[in-house]
Amino acid sequence: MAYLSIHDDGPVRVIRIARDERLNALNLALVDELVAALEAADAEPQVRAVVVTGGEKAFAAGADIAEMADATAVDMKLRDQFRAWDRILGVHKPVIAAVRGFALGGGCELAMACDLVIAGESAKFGQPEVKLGLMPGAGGTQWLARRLGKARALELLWLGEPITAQEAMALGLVNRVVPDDTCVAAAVELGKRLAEMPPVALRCIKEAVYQAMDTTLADGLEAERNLFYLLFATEDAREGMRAFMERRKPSFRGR
Ligand code: CO8
Repeated sequence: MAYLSIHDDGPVRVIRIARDERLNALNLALVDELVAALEAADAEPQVRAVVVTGGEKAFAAGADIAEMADATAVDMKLRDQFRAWDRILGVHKPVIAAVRGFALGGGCELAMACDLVIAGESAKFGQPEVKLGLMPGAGGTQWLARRLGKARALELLWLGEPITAQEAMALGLVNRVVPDDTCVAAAVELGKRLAEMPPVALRCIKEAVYQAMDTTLADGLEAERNLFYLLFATEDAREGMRAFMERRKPSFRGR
């Protein structure tokens, strides 16, 4: 792993992007490593949640501009970099971003592709691609339009100015703002709480919520209902309901 440092804190896998000298600019090799690390965490049963974080100054300052500066449209098309990127959304386990400093361009899109976001007070979120004569390519227009609505999305995308952690919180882009020095610990803590929950239920809930962003209400309700029925096939649902009746703490095994 050239660009990541990875460790486990109990059931939580912590993946830190560690290309600090370039403010964690996301080059192709780094994104490949990150996607592989996320998929590995998803496949290992003892891992129940994943935290993705960066450095103190930058979560990630965007795509690596040096890698794109001389590329033609055909180069970019052939690079097909979003094939790897799209696999981030295929991760089933909870993924929590712990963001300190700059989360710009692809870095902001990475945070938005995570399920939950804990922001340190220094976090700055933005899509500055317009200042390079570009626009977001890893989902920024779609996430922001869906989550903030047209007017606020366009202002952020057209002016390219970053917003603070508190502003991002007010817009619903982050779950909570904490002091920088507790940011990763807060994300791990949240991951540990999720680790106590029944994994199959978490997975089905994630699937239903993401489907809600992309479907009609009727189709979404139908999908939710089917996932709800499916959970009755799990041992964890038996255990959860029995533990309630027996007034004890449930122990979930992910089956
Ligand atoms: N790409 C390459 N290198 C970068 C990047 C970047 N995005 N950001 C910072 N660096 C490098 C700098 O070149 C500098 O290198 P060196 O020391 O060799 O000169 C080093 O990191 C430190 O950066 P600065 O000296 O600029 O630090 P400052 O504190 O002065 O400024 C900023 C910090 C404001 C964050 C500034 O670095 C900046 O504006 N960075 C670029 C931000 C940006 O425009 N991001 C959008 C990039 S385009 C994009 O993300 C498109 C997404 C498409 C999909 C991506 C999928 C991965």
